[in-house]
Amino acid sequence: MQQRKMACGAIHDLSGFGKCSLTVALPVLSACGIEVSALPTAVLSTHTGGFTGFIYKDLTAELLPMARHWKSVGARFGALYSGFLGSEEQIGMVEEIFSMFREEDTLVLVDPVMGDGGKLYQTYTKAMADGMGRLCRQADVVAPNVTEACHILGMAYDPGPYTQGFIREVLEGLCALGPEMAVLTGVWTQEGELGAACYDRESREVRTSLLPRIEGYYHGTGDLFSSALLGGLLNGMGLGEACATAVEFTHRAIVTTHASGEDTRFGPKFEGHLNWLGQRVRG
Ligand code: PXL
Repeated sequence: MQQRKMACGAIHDLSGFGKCSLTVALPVLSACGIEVSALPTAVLSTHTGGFTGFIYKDLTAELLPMARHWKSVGARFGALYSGFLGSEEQIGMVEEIFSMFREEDTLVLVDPVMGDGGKLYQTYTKAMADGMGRLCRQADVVAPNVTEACHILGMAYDPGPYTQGFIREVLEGLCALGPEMAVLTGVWTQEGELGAACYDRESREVRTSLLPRIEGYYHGTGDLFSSALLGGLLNGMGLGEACATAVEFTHRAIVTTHASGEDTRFGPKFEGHLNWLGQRVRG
């Protein structure tokens, strides 16, 4: 059933302006040869990072009916991928959607999107953030940033630089919750570098991919990274290779975004790098 293997159900918000979540996951996974179905958790005029006055339509009441409708029409997925959620109740609903569609070889990736730079995003409550930790237990792969990982593990936020000991402690802590594989983004061990580290329970190896840091804060890059990571894994890359590829793809998009001089809230300029990613992951 190759067809189902290369299909993904993506559960994220749809932010119309300011590329992130679904407006990133759809093109990135498509470029990797994955057919993506979108289950929007909320519809927003813009994302919430650095914008005020955004229109926010929560889709909690529609989430399970939409998933049940998918089931009734025969939708099946090789991957389920969740990100930004619209309300606390959605956490239990996403767990239910995972059980509705999970088959023996389905890969479940949870990106516990809830904050950055030591702070939760505007629409996230502490209860929602705690629920995200619960959702991570259902995943095969989790890909938090340091803020999210520290919250999930009940550790104090550390702004970095990070020691190998800290990176291993966080990754092992995440895998101890249940996932086979964990990836930590926003990792740096010395000034001037940035990337991600990954760990899997089988090899117990920590692999770190770092590239030169481009100054500035780039919204939507966590979603860009996780989508590329999933694209690599679904095309048969090992975790270390998928993580290194996602770091390089994200870095390329950041270089282009920085060079454009555009407001970084408008999202990463990744479109010109999709062919590179597609060729890299599809071999
Ligand atoms: O990129 C993470 C993200 C996703 N969705 C929404 C957001 C953010 C980060 O701010 O606001 C709506």
